[in-house]
Amino acid sequence: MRILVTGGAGFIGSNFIRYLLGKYPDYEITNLDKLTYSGNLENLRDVEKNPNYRFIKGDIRDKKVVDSVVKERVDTILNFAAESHVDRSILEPESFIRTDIYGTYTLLEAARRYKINRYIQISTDEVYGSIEKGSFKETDPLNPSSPYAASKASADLLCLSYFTTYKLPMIITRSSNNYGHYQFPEKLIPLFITNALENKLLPLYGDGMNVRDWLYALDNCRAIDLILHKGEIGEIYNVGADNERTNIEITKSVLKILGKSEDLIRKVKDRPGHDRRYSLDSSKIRKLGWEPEHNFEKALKETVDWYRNNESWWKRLKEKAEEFYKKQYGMEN
Ligand code: NAD
Ligand code: TDX
Repeated sequence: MRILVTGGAGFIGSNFIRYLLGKYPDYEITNLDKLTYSGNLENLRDVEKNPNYRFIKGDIRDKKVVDSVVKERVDTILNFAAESHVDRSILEPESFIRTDIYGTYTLLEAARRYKINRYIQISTDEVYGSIEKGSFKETDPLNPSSPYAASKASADLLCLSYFTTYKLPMIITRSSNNYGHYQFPEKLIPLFITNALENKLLPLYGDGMNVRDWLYALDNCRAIDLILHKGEIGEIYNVGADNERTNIEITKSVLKILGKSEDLIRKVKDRPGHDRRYSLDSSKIRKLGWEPEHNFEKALKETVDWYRNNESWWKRLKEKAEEFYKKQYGMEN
């Protein structure tokens, strides 16, 4: 396969590229990434010399760049590229609309023009909105709460329309919250690990009782791999770990692993439009033969250890994020 991965310098994309290069030595992978604040070539240092890997710095909204890459040597596209942080979308929605919607459109057009074999859209559980009880199925209506979730939902609808109208061979994956190596230290788990390591306060939104379903990034990579090879075109696949935790539980687990005091927890103003609970019914992908392999307690500890041992990786990124925190909290974090 000759694969274009967009957003491959980000958290899940970089884990996915490493996973693919390890599992399929004959696949050719092109990574197209704009290198926004969350894109980081250090995430792929260990594979950058692999002859089957190449990096191109570029924007998925740039038709010229996208066309030239797809035309030249690509038969499969996996679109990970996105603005991905809910709090940033609340402060400044514009880049989310531009990248997550228009960027997806640009890729779909190239996929159509150059008749690619598979287009995989990496979407999210957030498109369904919040659910008090039970779990969302792929057929449930979309009810996004944040500009981020709405931009991802819009992109999903565009993808589905390209399947219906142009028979574009596309598949959508909607996963729950990922955690693992190389996650930008602005999302709950890496932010709280790194703040605790620096003895900084952990800003817990609202009452801390919001629920997320935590999926180890490598388990998501295995799911995407399965969907790429065995998924049915035109279909949507939920990918959840059935591993629901409240934010306060996550926070206490992180502090316990690090041997830090719960006094570091600071309850702060709630996120506007904060979804109470995400929950996915993943029976469809489970029927295809996937289930998560990583035990949460073990993988969380392993993730904490990774951040503890890779301070040079995240320190610089936290400095980059200061500007955002000043806007969010009106002060240094
Ligand atoms: P991330 O923010 O770590 O990475 C996003 C990458 O996209 C970065 O490398 C960035 O430079 C690149 N990018 C942004 N705008 C671009 C543009 N216009 N052109 C080219 N590249 C651009 O995000 P992530 O957590 O790795 O998420 C990857 C995908 O998975 C996203 O589509 C996200 O919506 C989805 N997702 C994430 C999670 C999660 O928990 N992290 C859960 C479900 C779905
Ligand atoms: O400082 C914080 N304090 C806090 O209480 C942060 C950053 C988060 N939270 C809460 C908000 C959420 O209830 O923790 C929970 C998780 O927050 P995030 O890590 O920001 O993730 P979430 O909003 O759930 O969205 C994530 O999952 C779906 C990813 O960021 C998305 O990219 C993905 O699509």
